[in-house]
Amino acid sequence: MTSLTSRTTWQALENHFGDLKNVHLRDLFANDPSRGTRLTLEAVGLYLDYSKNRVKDETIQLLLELAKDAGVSAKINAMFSGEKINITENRAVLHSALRAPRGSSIVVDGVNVVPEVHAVLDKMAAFADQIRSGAWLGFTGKRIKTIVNIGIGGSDLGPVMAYKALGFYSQRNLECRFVSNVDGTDFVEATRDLNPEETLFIVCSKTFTTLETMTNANSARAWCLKSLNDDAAVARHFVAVSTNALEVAKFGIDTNNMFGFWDWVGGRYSMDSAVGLSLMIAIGQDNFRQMLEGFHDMDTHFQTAPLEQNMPVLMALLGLWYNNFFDAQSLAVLPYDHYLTYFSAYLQQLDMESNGKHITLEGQTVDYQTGPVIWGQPGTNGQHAFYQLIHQGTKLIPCDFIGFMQSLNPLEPHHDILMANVFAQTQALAFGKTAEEVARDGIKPELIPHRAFDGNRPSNTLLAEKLTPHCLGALIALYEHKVFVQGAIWDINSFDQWGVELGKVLAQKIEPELSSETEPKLEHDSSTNALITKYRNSRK
Ligand code: G6Q
Repeated sequence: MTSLTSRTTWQALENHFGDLKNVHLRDLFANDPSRGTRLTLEAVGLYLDYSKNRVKDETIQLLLELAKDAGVSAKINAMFSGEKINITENRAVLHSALRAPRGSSIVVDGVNVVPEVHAVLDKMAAFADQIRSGAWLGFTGKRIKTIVNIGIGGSDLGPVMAYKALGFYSQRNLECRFVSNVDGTDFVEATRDLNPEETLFIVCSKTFTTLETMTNANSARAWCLKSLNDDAAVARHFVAVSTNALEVAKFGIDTNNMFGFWDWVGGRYSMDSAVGLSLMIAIGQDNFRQMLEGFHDMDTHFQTAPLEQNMPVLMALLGLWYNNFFDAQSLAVLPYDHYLTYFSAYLQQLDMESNGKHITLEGQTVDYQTGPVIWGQPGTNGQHAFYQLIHQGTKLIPCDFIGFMQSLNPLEPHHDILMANVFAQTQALAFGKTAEEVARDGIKPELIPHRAFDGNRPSNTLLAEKLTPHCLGALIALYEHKVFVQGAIWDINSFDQWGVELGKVLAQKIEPELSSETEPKLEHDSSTNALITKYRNSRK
């Protein structure tokens, strides 16, 4: 296969970049009065304004040519039809099946997986109903008040993000907490004010072998049994979300209270599987199912819309334009909704674990940039922290702004102020403020360079009516598919995570070396030996 950078479609973009790199958004807007309405797209209740990007119509055409040349449409079909596109693990990639409507059919290894998906959803729903209604009682006959999800990475970030994002819809006499870090502080602080009789632990681990999760799960069992004093209590206070029934049973959890999923769901793509059990308990099955519909509607859009009107495709191409031609290193995701506090952190894993790769599907080292660094915080807090660098620093940082027409908590005049900030920020980034404009404000000449803004800093604006479960599902699926398209063009496997697997084994060699002062003899590099020795000495 011709390498990406030697394709004519790539080279056409390189040439075009030479023409476009010094063109200012001010001029693009001045020369095209309809730009702000023309370069927009609506899908699944999301309105994307991509006019404040450093692109001309020709840029979009050339990017679309690249996508076609890279076989994006065929790759989309391959994913949705259950081909084993995760080639390093020989697995299908079918998070889309998690939200496929009842009655549809997606076949993996000769089996239609949709009925299994719905069987698990129904089991989750029945369990969630029991917890929410108080029908499920703890070992001593008390109602469950707190649900503690123990998991890490994909088994934590999705549920924690979505629990916060859909907090408005949650049943307020139940609280979910999330323990992920192997640092004992996480567990101790999460449980310090809890009564074991009223606490349910969800041990959430695809493999049920992850060191952090199993360490926390064992501490949770000890914490529970210290008060309840009977092994039989485990079955009333622990349930599992996993693909590994054997390990779940060994832990003492009744496998009737295990909620399964499948190896064709990657951890970071699993929040709409049983991994979302804590969320379903919090918001109820109806809201959870509406979220799934949002995911599914975006799946359908992604699968069926022509590339030029396909929102995930367009966002992927715009991101690639900055990443590969402008050499931008990162993307800031800036949701202007307090409920989306963890959205950027969630996308960080989704994108960076998926596309943080440098080997192509054919096993070659890439000679181009792949996945960007994803970061961000909800507005307006970030404005008082890091936006300075985005406005006047030396780095080009494309931004995704996300806002909602209606607040879920309409407290006058907050929402207008919030949204005014979205519009003002994207405007200031794009158009800046020239020295002449600063001078007109009566600023002293020596201060003018400090107070002028170059502008020409690109952003997308995504608007939706209201942060509903359906909208959250659509938004997450939008980014899932955006990441897919970029990985498809970069010709990498977005669905393995060997870097994470490495982390899972590395510490296991060192941990036993910490418990003795002298044994075993240390055989690492001199820095690691010295650090371990210092730690050993402090334990004396
Ligand atoms: C996600 C990764 C990783 C994984 C965690 C937890 O795609 O694979 O973040 O989710 O390491 O793994 P377990 O669910 O197996 O505990």
